[in-house]
Amino acid sequence: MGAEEIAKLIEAVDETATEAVSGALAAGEDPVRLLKEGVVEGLRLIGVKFEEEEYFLAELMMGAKLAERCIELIDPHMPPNSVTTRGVIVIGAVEGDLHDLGYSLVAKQLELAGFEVHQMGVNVAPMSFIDKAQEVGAGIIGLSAFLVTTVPSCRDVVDYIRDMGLSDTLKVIIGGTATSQERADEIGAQGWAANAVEAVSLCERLTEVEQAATQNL
Ligand code: B12
Repeated sequence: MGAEEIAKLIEAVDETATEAVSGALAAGEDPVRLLKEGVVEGLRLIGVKFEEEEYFLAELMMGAKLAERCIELIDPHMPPNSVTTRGVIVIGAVEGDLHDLGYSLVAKQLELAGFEVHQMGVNVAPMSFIDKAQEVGAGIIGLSAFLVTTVPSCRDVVDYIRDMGLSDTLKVIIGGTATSQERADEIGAQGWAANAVEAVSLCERLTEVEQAATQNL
C-alpha cells in the first residue's frame, strides 16, 4: 500500500492506517514520501472535512492520534544526515496553541540536518522562548502557530527580542497553518516556511548569514 492510500485511511480515521504504514515500510516504500504524501496529506484532508463541518472535534482528535502513531512508526526509518552541528534552535507552539504535530516534524528534520534542537512543547509564553534561547545559546527561535488567534503571540516574541536589543543574534522564524510569508513580514520575523523541508533550508540560510557575519568581524 502506498502513500496515497495511507492518506485516505488517515482521512477516514481508519485505524488500519498503522498496519498499512508498517506494511509499506516493510515493502521498502520511501519513508519521507510516506510521511509527506501519506500522513501529513491525510491530516490536511481531515482539516478540510473539519472546515466543511463533515467532521467534528472528535474526528479531529482521533485523526491526530492516529497520525501520531503512524509518525512514530516512520520516524526510525527517516534517512540520517551526516552533517555536524550547524546551529542551535529553540522551537515550540506559541501561547494558546496546542498543535504539536507540525513543529515536532520540523524539529525532527532539523535534527536530521545537524541542528541542535530544543523543543519547548505547546502553549509556550513569549518570554519562555527567549529565556530558553539565551540559556542554550540559540541563534533561532521557531514559532509554530496553527490558530489565527495565536499569531499575536508570535509578534510578542519578535517585539520582546527587539526591545531587549537581541535582534542581531536571535532570529525568529514562524510556521503553521495560521502563518504565511506575509504574516512573517508583517510582524518582523526573519523567515517563514511552509513545511519541515523548507524550514531546514531557511535555518541553513539564516545560520550561514550569521556565520559569515561572525567571520567578517
Ligand atoms: C490535528 C489538528 C488538531 C489537533 C492537534 C493535535 C496535535 N497533537 O497537534 C487537535 C484536535 C488537538 C486540534 C485542536 C484544535 N484545533 Co486544530 N487542527 C488540526 C489539523 C486537522 C491538522 C494540523 C496538523 O497537525 N497538521 C499536520 C502538520 C504536520 O501539517 P502541516 O501544517 O503541513 O505542518 C507543516 C507546517 O505547518 C510547518 N510548520 C509547523 N510548525 C512550524 C514551525 C516553524 C518554525 C516552521 C518554520 C514551520 C512550521 O512544518 C510542518 C511540517 O512539514 C488542522 C487543519 C490544518 N489544515 O492545519 C486543524 C486546525 C489548525 N485546527 C483548528 C481549530 C479551530 C482547532 C480548535 C480551536 C478546535 C476546537 N473547536 O476546539 C482546537 C484548538 C486547540 C488549541 N488551543 O490549539 C483550525 C484553525 C482555524 C483558524 N483559522 O485558526 C484548523 C485550521 C482546522 C480548520 N480548517 O478549521 N486540532
